Amino acid sequence: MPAERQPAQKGHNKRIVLVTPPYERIAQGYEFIKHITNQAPSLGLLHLAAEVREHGFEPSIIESDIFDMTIEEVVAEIVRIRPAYVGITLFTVGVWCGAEIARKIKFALPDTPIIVGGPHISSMASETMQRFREFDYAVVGEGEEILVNLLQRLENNEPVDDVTGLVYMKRGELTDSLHEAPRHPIDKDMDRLPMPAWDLLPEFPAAYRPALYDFPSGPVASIAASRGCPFHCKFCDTSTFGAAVRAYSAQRVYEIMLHLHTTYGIRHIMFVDDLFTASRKRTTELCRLIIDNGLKMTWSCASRVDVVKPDLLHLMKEAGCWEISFGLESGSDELLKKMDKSAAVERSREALQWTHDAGIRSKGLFMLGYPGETAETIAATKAFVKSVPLTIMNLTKFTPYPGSPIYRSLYGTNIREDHWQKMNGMNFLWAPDGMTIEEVDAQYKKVLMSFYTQAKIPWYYTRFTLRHPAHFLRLLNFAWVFGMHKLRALLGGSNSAYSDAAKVELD
Ligand code: B12
Ligand code: SF4
Repeated sequence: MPAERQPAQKGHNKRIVLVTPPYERIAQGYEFIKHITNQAPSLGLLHLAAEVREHGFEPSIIESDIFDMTIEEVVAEIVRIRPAYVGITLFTVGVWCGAEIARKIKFALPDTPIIVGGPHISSMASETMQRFREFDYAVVGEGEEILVNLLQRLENNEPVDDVTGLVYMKRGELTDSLHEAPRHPIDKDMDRLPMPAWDLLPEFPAAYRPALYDFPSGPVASIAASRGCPFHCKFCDTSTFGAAVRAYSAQRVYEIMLHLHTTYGIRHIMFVDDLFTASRKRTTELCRLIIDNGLKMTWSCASRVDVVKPDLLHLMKEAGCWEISFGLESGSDELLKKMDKSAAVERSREALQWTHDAGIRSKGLFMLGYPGETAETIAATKAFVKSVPLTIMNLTKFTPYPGSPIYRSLYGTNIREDHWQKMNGMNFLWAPDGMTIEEVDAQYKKVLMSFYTQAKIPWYYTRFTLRHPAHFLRLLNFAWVFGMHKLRALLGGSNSAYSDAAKVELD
């Protein structure tokens, strides 16, 4: 609700509902995949809920995707709660779905301000607010302090113009104008953040599972032990947390792990930091705390091949590290240079071997279809993945996310918001020179097939299953859902998103 409008009389209603829009609406044709993918709650909403609660508000969280809720069910739940405020977290792929929810809430609860934030808003706040008038306020960057500042102003009927980090359309007598406040200063002291509000999540931790075969034994929870990444890979959207790395102290991370372990029985932690090992000192301190206190938990994290060393890897293993995700991207040095990845293929090979020798599983994160990709670079990636000690790889279809440096160079200033709905890494929206979208899609399947049909793969997953049978039951469930999906497609025509993607052509 822009500053000129009179906020509704709130009385004692300090309820705020924080929502993740439903996934089905944003990955059409791929609904079956959610049975094996990461079903983590939004850590961002957990942080926001904890922060506003400390300031006297009453948050609740709707994780619509996890509970298979439709837009209508989400709206009905919000209307039932009758909050004073609604907050929606937005990935680029979820913007249209979020807007539909906002539109319906505006109809049912017209005086309830709708606040949006998240990775999409951090990179595209102005464009989004101009395009989607059903959102009232956009919060750019990390949201804890900005949201509290905003809510307090609205509670007191005060103007919000000077709230840093806020973008909104100011309603004028004749025309509306965009108000863009400067970015909110970065809060370097992460230790002051309250414990994320896991207590507000229904059915936590049982309902929130990471991807199949991507953890040993649950229950699982995620922690962002640091924020920010100092690197500038051209495909990566770092607009929320920026380049300045700040982190919890090792002691605080240890306390959060212990809290999750003792309160919820969590056995595995997924650290979602962009670069968990950004500080060797902090990583070492945390490992020592875990080892010295005998905390028996496993954990996984993301790192870069150019920041790990054998001694650190051995210490991490001793402290329970089970998997490290490395953004390897490609088997071609030429392409890595084009991405500004600043890590060569031989460095990846070395780090993967060190990680393997330390007894930690590496997850290889790759990308196909980046500008400059050719038949040769694809062949190099195919050969590379088979020549290193990897048993799991994620292959993303290159997507120029808003906020990534490559976005504007590919699209110029002409923002194509009509493609936002497809930006989930599962659709090729763009094909490299000399290739069609169909060709690059066919290559995508070939790279994955050639990796997962290696003789070592079934052997590895058989042993995994024998050790952790719960994964097999989930796989069976997926096989059933996938079979039904295929059958429906056969009987009623294709409902695959591959065909949708093929229709998308950028001129
Ligand atoms: C963990 C993670 C996931 C998890 C969990 C996602 C989730 N539900 O939060 C999983 C694996 C499910 C996932 C999936 C995807 N992810 Co992801 N993911 C991440 C990662 C690594 C960390 C997110 C996180 O927890 N951060 C810590 C919390 C505290 O931060 P936060 O959620 O951003 O919230 C803060 C602010 O954004 C803001 N905020 C957020 N929401 C709101 C709402 C309101 C009202 C307000 C006021 C503020 C606010 O305040 C919060 C607290 O400071 C980020 C990278 C990154 N550095 O953020 C990528 C990232 C968010 N993912 C990304 C993408 C593209 C995806 C996918 C679309 C595709 C893919 N290839 O992975 C899918 C689809 C997700 C979906 N459901 O739509 C992109 C988003 C780009 C974009 N513009 O959309 C990122 C930025 C990676 C990147 N650098 O490109 N992801
Ligand atoms: S890909 Fe990884 S290393 Fe590169 S900028 Fe993004 S988070 Fe940082």
